[in-house]
Amino acid sequence: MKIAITADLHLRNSGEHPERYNALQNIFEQTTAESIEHLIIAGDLFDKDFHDYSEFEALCKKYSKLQLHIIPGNHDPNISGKRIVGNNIQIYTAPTVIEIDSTTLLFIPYEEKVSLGEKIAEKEVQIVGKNWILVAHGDFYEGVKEQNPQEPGVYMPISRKDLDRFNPRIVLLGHSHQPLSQGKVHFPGSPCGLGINDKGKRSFLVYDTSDENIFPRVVNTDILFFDESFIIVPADNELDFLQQEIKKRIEFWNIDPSDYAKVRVRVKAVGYATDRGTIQAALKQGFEKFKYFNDEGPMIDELSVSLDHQLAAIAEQTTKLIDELDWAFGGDEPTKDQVKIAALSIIYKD
Ligand SMILES: [Mn+2]
Repeated sequence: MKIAITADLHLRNSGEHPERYNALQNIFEQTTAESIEHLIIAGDLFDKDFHDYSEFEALCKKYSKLQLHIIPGNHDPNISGKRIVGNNIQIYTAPTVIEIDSTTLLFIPYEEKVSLGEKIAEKEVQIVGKNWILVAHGDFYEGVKEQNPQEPGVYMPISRKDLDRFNPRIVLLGHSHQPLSQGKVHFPGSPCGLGINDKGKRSFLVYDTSDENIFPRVVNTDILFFDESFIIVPADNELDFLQQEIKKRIEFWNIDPSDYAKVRVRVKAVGYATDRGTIQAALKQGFEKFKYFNDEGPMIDELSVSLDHQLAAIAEQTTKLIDELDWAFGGDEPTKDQVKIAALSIIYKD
């Protein structure tokens, strides 16, 4: 049997954000086409301070064979079966163990100021010794440090220790809008980008109870956000370099030209150039097939001009050395681009 998982839709009125309902509908369509009968929504189905559930109820009615298993997240902590009604809608407002086709699932709704471990412990007798699946909404300690830059702080965390103690087969978490799979812990991420931080193609997950595999499925979204930043170092070939880099970035998006109209891109040049105008023109031309996020256009306010050849030579060598450095950039360390920008600001004495 297959179970689909999504989270963090942050629904508001469809007039305001039709793309979020369309993403959910696309998940309903894909799961129905695959004869999947259960969809888990692991929190933040609705956005903060939003209480109009009628459009969601109407959509669920249209897919009556799909059973929805929903937990509240930190944005919608008060949703319940009293507020949201439908034959195929189940909202777990307290830690609940259920069996679907002999698979044991523990649903834990989001709660402030407690850890997931404390809540799992309350249900330990019902899951001990079982091959069970945890569904919750919060942070994973061993995950990427700042998974959700919009929501700093710690949200109902689960730690490696909790995983060792309670030993779930698989952990399905909402909260991080970025998809992440790390060992047995899986965040499906938002199935529709909510803003410029939710980049690229979005997906939901499908878990197969027969072989215990979990795989993403791409959601056909109305909008695709991308955020591209280019570090410029003054050089005779700065323009060539930028043009090639733009091509690479767009290729890396891995999207079909028929989806180009969905793109909302942020484009930024930082560092030092011999000619800011040329750089701006190259960015414009390189991304001419795409719409900009908030119509903002290419940004060059963090790009300065330097005509000093000696500094340019030092900058070129330094960035090359950083490129070749055998170092675990990212995660708990600064990214490669952050290191380059810091180096440039030392060279150019900002
Ligand atoms: Mn959340």
